[in-house]
Amino acid sequence: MADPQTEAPRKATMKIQEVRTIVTCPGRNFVLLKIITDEGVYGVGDGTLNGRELAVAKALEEHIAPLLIGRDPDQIEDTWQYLFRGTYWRGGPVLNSALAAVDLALWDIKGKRAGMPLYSLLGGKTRNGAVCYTHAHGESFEEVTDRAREFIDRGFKVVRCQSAIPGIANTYGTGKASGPHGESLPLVETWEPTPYLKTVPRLFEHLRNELGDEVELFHDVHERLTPIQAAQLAKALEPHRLIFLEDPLRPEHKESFRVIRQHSTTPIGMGELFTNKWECLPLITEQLIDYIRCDLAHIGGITEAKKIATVAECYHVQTAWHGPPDIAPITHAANVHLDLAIPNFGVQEWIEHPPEVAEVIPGGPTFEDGYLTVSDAPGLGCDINEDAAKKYPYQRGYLPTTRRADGAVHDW
Ligand code: EZ4
Ligand code: CO
Repeated sequence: MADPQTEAPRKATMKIQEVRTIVTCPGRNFVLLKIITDEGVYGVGDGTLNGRELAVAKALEEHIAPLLIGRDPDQIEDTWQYLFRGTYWRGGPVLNSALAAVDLALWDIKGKRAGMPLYSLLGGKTRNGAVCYTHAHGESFEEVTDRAREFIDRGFKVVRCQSAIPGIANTYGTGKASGPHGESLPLVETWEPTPYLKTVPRLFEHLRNELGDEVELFHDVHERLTPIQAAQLAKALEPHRLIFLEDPLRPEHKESFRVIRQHSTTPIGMGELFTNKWECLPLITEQLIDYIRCDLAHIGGITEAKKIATVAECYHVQTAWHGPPDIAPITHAANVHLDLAIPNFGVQEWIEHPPEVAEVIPGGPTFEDGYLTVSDAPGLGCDINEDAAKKYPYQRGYLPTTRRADGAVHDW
């Protein structure tokens, strides 16, 4: 334990000597962390927060790194509590992404010291691979179907499907999303619920007719509906047997999910905008969702995720950790280590990064026949090539924003 007065380690075993924040843009921005110990062992972490990357980087460099120097890297829980509660203010997405970067790097160090992959430290494998899904999107139903078919041919057993909405410019999930913009302002998307609620059930009717019954399909609402609209959609989608309907409502008002449950048996997934376990709690304990899908990079890492998974297990809720391309392969690896170890894993989101990402961050999960696995290397199995990272400097980028047809701001 740390000394109560000074926070210095009582018995110096191994100490954190250097904390290095690395911001790089191999196609998209990543905020990476390297925690280096006095014995030369180091761990790697990821705290990428899409569109607000430098806020996390500054928090790590200016506020968090000085607190870590000299600490014992072995005491992950103590360090987690010290950083989370030590701010007094708690953390939202910025601070909890920074905390995630630290947490992942410390688990990586622990694994390397133990000579064990993270899944072993978490209790060992309960499965051989993590079934995963990717995104099929397009302007037309045919285009979405063709993309989905390509993924099914590659072995995917689960596919997320998003199509453009007739009469609406720039719909979420149809491929025009984020990425570095240089100096330009965010892309503006449009949102109108009526055409959306008409189109999505038709899309899934089309997909089931074309793709058959075997593949698991689902759709990401991206928190844009009102409770009763979400209930209507969930009910209308019942004949098409979605594995779950993703993130139907804004994250702020958890009671809203009861409205969906009162009307539909379509399973519900929620969580990529949550930043801590308490936000997940009412949805899990009241059994208002079927899949909890937090982002390890935004909730403070593995330490928080394994607690959420354990509570979820008690209430028949499975995990579907967020796995978008905007988090680094280090977080994807952490997802899969946890997926392999916990009993209530459900499905894992995974988007293939372009090759320059693996050049900077080698060692992410590997895909085979619909399943993800990780290497047996100690720790997370990932590394950061700092020379390669320097070739890809940060470029400012924003997520799109959304407005209604009358010009009013809406959730993206
Ligand atoms: O839009 O991570 O389920 N996946 C998603 C993502 C999010 C991005 C935002 O940065 O909703 O694609
Ligand atoms: Co989503």
